[in-house]
Amino acid sequence: ASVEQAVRRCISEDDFYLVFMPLYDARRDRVMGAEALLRSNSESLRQLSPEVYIPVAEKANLIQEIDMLVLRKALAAIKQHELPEGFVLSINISAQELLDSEFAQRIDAALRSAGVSASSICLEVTETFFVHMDEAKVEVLDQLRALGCLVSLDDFGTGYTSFAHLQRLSVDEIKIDRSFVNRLNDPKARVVVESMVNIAQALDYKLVAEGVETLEQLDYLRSLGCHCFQGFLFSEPTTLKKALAARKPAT
Ligand code: G
Ligand code: G
Ligand code: MN
Ligand code: NA
Repeated sequence: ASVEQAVRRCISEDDFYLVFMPLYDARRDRVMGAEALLRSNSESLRQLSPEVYIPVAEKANLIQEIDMLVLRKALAAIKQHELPEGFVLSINISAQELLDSEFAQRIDAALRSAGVSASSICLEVTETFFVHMDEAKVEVLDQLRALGCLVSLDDFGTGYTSFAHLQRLSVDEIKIDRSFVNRLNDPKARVVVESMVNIAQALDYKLVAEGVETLEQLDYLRSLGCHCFQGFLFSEPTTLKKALAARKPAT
């Protein structure tokens, strides 16, 4: 069967589920958030990354359904767990959604129906979204933030965010892409990451480093002034319960 058919079946048979990666706050030495990632139980999608089937879903006009089921499952997970005060759950949304002027209303309706506060969720938008930056997209981001949701710019540094965009962007958080973090042995990569940290600080964005796999990477990023981390050093994608219990490994 085609990937598109498999996605359709997975939606109708409720075969999608979420796994979670903890976000570790080094200053408090505790998990203060998590990122939800989509997975499938179905025979045909189980082996595939969302990186493969999300673009197929976008082309087939199925992405709205997927994003909404992800949101519903994420909100249910928030209700089912005892979360620390200030805990935020991050959800990936397709860049395509931000072309829809009713997107924020749908998020608002889902939050109300679940009885979850908007400040409990963060919506991650990937940088490719800004290939063509236009007012309509900025407007949707502003609406989401007006609801009280946080907005994060994912995969930062890999794509299209120019300095011009950065200064007028409506986001709360920037996530340094893991391709930079795993090249920190390279002095040039270090300079680039250092300047990302400086820009984030100067523009007052919260900064998360992704793909942290070693204590060396963690310590170096901390020395630059980055305090929030995600990566296999803490946990692979797992249940929210296990993600909440993740700790920094001992040296
Ligand atoms: O862990 P992983 O292989 O799940 O993620 C691969 C890519 O798929 C990442 O770029 C991630 O942002 C994206 N992705 C993961 N889960 C979701 C989701 O629920 N919705 C969307 N739109 N993208 C997702
Ligand atoms: O693009 P986005 O940041 O949403 O992608 C999330 C993807 O990154 C998931 O596929 C997740 O499994 C992967 N990921 C997260 N942390 C690490 C890490 O430390 N190492 C590697 N190799 N992949 C990671
Ligand atoms: Mn992400
Ligand atoms: Na990323």
